[in-house]
Amino acid sequence: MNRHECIASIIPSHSSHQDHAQAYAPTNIALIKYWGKRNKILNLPTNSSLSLSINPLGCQTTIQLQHHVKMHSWQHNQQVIAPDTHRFQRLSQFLDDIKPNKDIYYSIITESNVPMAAGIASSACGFAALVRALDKLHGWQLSLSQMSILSRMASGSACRSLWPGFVQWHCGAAENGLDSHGERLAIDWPELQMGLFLIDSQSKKIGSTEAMTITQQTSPLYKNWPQQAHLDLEQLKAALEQKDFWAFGEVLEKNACLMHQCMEKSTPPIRYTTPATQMLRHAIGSLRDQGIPIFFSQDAGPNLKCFFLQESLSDIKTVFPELIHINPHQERHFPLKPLT
Ligand code: 2P0
Repeated sequence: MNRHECIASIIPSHSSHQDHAQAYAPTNIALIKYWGKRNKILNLPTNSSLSLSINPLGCQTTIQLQHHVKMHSWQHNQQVIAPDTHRFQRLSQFLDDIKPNKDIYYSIITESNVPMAAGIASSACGFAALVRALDKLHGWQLSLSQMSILSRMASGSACRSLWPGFVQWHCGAAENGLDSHGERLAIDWPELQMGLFLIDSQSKKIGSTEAMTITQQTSPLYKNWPQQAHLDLEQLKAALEQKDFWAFGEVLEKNACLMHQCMEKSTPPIRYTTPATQMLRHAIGSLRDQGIPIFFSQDAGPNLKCFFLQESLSDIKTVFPELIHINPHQERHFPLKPLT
């Protein structure tokens, strides 16, 4: 099955058109990372991953049909995105892939409070909100799993942003990828909190899609990654079920470090970790040695996220006043509140 056949097998053949539609999706942070693809055309991963949705940070998308213009348009946080930019072309390509009729063009307006270049995927919530809005606009009435599959074809991590809470992206085994989508886990852990350390807000030198390819093709450590990620995911789920914070933190930190070790052994080496990241990793470890349960995770950038329980917040803020505290379970407010 090629990409078009796959999309056509999900979208109903008869689409209606609302005048406009609006949808929101939260961003998510991977606790067990997605790193590597087994099929680039359908965007299928080599390993399952598990994330926590960050409810108050996300993207609100409004979509309308264009009546007089024969191209898509996109405005993000009140700024027009130029058609010759990479991000516009990525969006436009996905809209062309998914639209029910070749003569349709869309006007897209997005509002997001996810800080750019903070190492929090803005594409994840962006594509998940877009698919939700398209579903409403055309009255497709797709299930969340079907929307997750469509979002995955735009950007892997987006398939986990259809739900709040803990979400597992099943890697799947089918060649057509119809079994590769997110699923919400029946676990609530309101005491679990997240923090963000903004070490460097420069945009990344190498994007994750390209970094994954290089790692997969050249890193000798990568051959063990899919199996280890699978074991890590099972351990993390067991820790979540028991609300065992130490076991949870140990495995999520270990998994992030292994992903970075795999990248660092690539040719050329891919290093997102800077000396400042390294110092902070040590500082978090020292705090833990003093008995304060705090663990970090790191994505495709130098900034660190950390996880801790609500009861440790004031101790942690005393040591790290620069930490941006985010309650992942908090209700979202419209208009979206910027991160402070
Ligand atoms: C994740 N990351 O699980 C991993 C961990 C970054 C580090 O998913 O190529 O933008 O669009 O499927 O989803 C970032 O990669 O990549 C990512 P594509 P995506 O969150």
